[in-house]
Amino acid sequence: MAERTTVQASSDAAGRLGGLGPEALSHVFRTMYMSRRLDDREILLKRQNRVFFQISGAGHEAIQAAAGMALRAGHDWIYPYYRDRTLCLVLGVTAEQMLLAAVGAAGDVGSGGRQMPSHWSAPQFNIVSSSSPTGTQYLQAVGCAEAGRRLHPESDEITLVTSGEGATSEGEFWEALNAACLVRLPVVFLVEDNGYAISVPVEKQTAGGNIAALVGAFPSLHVEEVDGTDFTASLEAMRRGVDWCRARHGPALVRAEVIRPYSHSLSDDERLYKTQAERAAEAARDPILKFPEKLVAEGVLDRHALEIIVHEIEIQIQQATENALRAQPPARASALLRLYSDRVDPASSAFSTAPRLEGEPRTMVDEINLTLAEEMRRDPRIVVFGEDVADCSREGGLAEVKGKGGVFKATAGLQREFGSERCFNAPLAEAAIVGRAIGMATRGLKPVAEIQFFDYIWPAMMQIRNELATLRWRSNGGYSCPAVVRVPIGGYLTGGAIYHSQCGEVEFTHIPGLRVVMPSNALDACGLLRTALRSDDPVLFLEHKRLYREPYNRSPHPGPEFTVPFGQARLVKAGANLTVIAYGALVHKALQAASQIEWKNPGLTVEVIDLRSLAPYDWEAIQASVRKTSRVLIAHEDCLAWGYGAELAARIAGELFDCLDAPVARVAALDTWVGYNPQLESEILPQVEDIVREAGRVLGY
Ligand SMILES: Cc1ncc(C[n+]2csc(CCOP(=O)(O)OP(=O)(O)O)c2C)c(N)n1
Ligand SMILES: [Mg+2]
Repeated sequence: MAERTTVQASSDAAGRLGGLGPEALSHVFRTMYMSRRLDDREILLKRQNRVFFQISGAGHEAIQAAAGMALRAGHDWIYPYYRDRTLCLVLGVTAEQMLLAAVGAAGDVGSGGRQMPSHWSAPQFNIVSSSSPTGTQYLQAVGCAEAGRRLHPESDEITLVTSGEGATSEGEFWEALNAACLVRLPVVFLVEDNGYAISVPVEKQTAGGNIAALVGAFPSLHVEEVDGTDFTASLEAMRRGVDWCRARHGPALVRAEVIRPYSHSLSDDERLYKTQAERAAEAARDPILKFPEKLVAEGVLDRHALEIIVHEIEIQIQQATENALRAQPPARASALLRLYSDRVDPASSAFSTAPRLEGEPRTMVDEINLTLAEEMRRDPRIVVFGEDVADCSREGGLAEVKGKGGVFKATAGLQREFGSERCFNAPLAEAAIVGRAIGMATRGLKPVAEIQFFDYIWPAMMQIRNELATLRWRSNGGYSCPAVVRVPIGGYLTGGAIYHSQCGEVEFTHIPGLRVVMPSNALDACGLLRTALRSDDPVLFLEHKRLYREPYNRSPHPGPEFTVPFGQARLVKAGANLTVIAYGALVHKALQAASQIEWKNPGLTVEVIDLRSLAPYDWEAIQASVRKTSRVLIAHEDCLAWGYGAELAARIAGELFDCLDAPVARVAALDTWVGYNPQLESEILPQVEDIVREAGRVLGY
């Protein structure tokens, strides 16, 4: 064993080796060597077609071992990069677990065979499931650190987030640095700079070629630069960064220069763009060769001890490989499991409650505001943030001014009642708003993020689609992030034009793992929002701006326990001859159209259904109505082509063909943008007359 063959190092040597004793140092060597040999084994298995993807941590071992040694496993939080094999080994992930991921086994603890290998996830060590988009992890790490501060204010935990130098070109990196420095969060940003992002060299990636040089002006940020192939120098740099964060001075950034001797991945061949001389220079800095030489030179281990370690590792890897190759694949028919919470079903009857109406009728936006306040009183985990959502960020002014509370006033008074820790303004950066919410929700807070206008949700799309909606599924239930994202949406504003009128709910209903709801009235807004806040899934809560203050959709408050289940439509009006399926602003228009049709056609009655929940949606209600009326029209505000109605129409045609007396009809916006001129706007967006006309066609068929 290594312990028996260790040569006692002098205390001078210990000083030169980061103060670590021989046991710790040989453990470091073991881990670094294990990491490299696991890469080698996976490469072999890939060539044999027994694993399906390989990306290595080769060349990054020393800085990662140092990072792992500077952290406390299970206490600190880690948002790793795909190269972080050594880091994960130091923290406690085993060789066999890594190989189970490589073969895509059911027993892969990180993702159950769902993610590519090297997409680390280990809840027992607070290693949060990593995805493939470069840069998204930075914002989530910030949210995680924020949550840590709120949930465990006495703790000295830190959050480590890592990436390559290429990923620092993503806006999300800069948004994260800004957010972390703004509130001095204990986040260590580790940039493992191997000089290349696939084939793009750093001087074509980063202005000046050195990310550390660029971030110097961020206040409270401690910056370190180190040779990441030198373990002891790396350990010292990491310790200084970590200590800075533990002492709560602010975040730290460590840029570690490393090498990448194995090409980007097994799908890449670096000889296509790296010269022989360059490759030779990198090879001369290989940490797997340098570190043991240093241990021998310092008298920590002798060559025989090294040989024994190497031999033991080969045996361990062989054993782990044999186990992994025998492992079972994911069970058939398991693909839909752990997409949503199996703890709370927001579509269940538990959320079906009777309203206890009280007081004067209130507008939809008032109900949203009141529901948020009631739930914040009930659940201290709820935090509300976004652009302009606070009353007055400069707290000193609160006594004097009325307060902003959101551009639509949906969050008015929340900062005043609950304080600036629970309702606050975020920087103007939508990806950051959602990314931070994801990190917070992962840690157990209930963030309610507001995107100011649906038209500006797109910078957050990567976070919503690739992160918010995927975390539970991709980690096979290891992690979840049940955040609520509230978004004012829609047109009919007279002057809203292209960038204040957009719909586009279908872009989100198409995303597995995400719940999407869109109330049309005050009562449903209250009930659905409360369900969203008590749900265990991520929810996109769409609030139609035009409906915020309409007189016709008001309701007295239904009480602090009123909830409406997701996936349950509301029968707005019963009828026998035509079903109109609508949601949002089209519900009222459908009702108006129904009265006109009935007035013109005595004897005919029209049924109007408000879906109110778009994903999931109420197929039972649609089915029952269409079976009764045999004619159906779907009305939505968003464009016609590829719209929400297309899916419903296809399903109705596919499953209810035998009971249809006419083709399925759709009414929607023209396939263009909403124009500023009011006449242009009304020509583009669907109107009552359009529903009446289409309904006439369906009824006359
Ligand atoms: C958002 C995004 N764009 C592109 C890619 C494809 N891609 C994967 S890794 C990579 C290069 C990353 O370089 P760097 O951050 O330096 O990390 P390294 O691989 O060198 O460790 C690219 C372009 C991706 N995964 N995500
Ligand atoms: Mg790189």
